[in-house]
Formats: sequence, C-alpha cells, structure tokens
Amino acid sequence: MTQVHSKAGKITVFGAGPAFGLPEGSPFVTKTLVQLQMAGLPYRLDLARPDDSPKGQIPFIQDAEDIVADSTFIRGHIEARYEVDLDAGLSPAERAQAWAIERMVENQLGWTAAWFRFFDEANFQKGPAHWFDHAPEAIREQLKQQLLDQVAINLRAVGVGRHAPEEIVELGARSLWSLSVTLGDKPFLMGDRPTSVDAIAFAVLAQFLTPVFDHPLRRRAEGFCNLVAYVERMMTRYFPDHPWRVAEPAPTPDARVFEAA
Ligand SMILES: N[C@@H](CCC(=O)N[C@@H](CS)C(=O)NCC(=O)O)C(=O)O
Repeated sequence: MTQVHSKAGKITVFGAGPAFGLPEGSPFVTKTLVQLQMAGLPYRLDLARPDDSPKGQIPFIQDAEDIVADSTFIRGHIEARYEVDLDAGLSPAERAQAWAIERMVENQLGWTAAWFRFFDEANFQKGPAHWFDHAPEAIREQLKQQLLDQVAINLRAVGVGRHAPEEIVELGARSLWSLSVTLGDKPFLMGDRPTSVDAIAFAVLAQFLTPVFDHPLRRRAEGFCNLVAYVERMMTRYFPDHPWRVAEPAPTPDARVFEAA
C-alpha cells in the first residue's frame, strides 16, 4: 500500500502506514510527516520494515541521493537542506524547553503507552498481533512471543518495564499532566503557531487517545480536555481526511512483516 501525499514530492518517507485508528501507526513516522508539512515539503509515504532502515527503526527517508534515518536527524536534514526553521520565532530558552518536552515525550511518555499496547492481552490481540496475520500458522505464535520478548527487553532498558502497571500509569499520567499544564489554553505547545515539538506531542498523544485500545492511561489522557482538543486540532490540520475517533475502527492488519520479507 502506498499513500501518495503529493505527486510532486521527491522525499520518500518509509513508515508503517495507517494502523490502529491512526493515519500512521508509528508516532516517530507521524512526527516526520507532520514536520515535512510544517516545512511545506511534499512527500510520499512508502511502507518499510524497521530492518530496512540503516538504523533498524522507522522512520527513514530518501531525499534524492540521501538516506537519512531517525526522526530527529531527518528534521535536521530538512532544516539544513531546505533552509527552514521549524522553531522560527522561539527564543533560545523556548527552544531549550521544547527540546526537553520532546525528550520526555519520546523517551518516557511514549513507552508508557507502549506497555499497555503490548502487555495488555486484549490490546495486543487487537493491535500488534495482527502484524503476523500473514505469517505461516505453524510459527505465528512463536513470532508473536519473540516480538513480546524484544519489546519487554526494550521496556526494561528504558526503565518503564520494571514497574507495576499502576506505577506505569502514575508515571505516564504525570507526563500527561506536564503536557496539559504546558499547553494551557494556547493552541499549540509553544504558542499561537505549531512548532517542531507539536509534531511528536501530537503523535504520541494520538497513540493514547485512539479508541482502538482501552487502558487506564487512555482514560487519564481523556481527562485532560485541552490535550484532547489539541490532538483534534492537530489531526484536522495535518490529516484532514483521517476519520479521527468517529467510531471504533477495525484494527488494520499489517501484512508488511511477511509480504516484504
Ligand atoms: N529515535 C527514533 C525512534 C524510532 C522508533 O522507535 N521506531 C520504532 C517504530 S515506532 C521502530 O522502528 N521500532 C523497531 C525497533 O526498535 O526494533 C526516531 O526518532 O526515529
């Protein structure tokens, strides 16, 4: 499946494609798609597996002869090559604050949502388990277990996976509160117009709020009305055709694991 955002685009973004009620299943790919739009650069989204990337993760992009992996380095590439500043208008102190928020969202908050997606059995079955729908039946369960084992290692490495579920909720809720207070009644995190940090904050918050998965952190996120409105605002602005939270969408079976192998 290929989604062509603009026929004129020369930048190809490699990502997961729509999934889980979201326009793009990976929050880091979503970040890149939003930042490309912020920069006014057309793109084309193609499906890829993390193994296809030089860094073993999505997103990565191809821009003419350059392949750039990792959303933050992709942003750096965009800003340098196309002479855009996604944080234009921000003071050095505001840029520093935005970076700190981004690190919290990427390196802590996102992992708390990931725990409930992979280690809540019902959520796993509705979501990531479908990545193996096209695998040979004889090895399907083994592959799911391998995935869970790898995610568990990652979650332990970042610390989140060492805690009880209720403690993970408290950690995640604290960061949701932090985002909610930072946003306040502004339209975007750093003020009246979107800047780079909005791309990842939106992407990760949408992962919490998608109706496909049910978990205590989704309900905590739903309690922050300004965050709910913020995600709707960003979704309308950057993915106007996406039917956001209109109904419980069917999970998107993702065949790329075996079709691309
Ligand atoms: N620091 C990376 C993180 C990217 C990332 O975690 N991507 C996930 C998908 S959301 C991935 O490819 N995971 C596969 C893996 O880590 O093996 C970035 O900003 O691009």
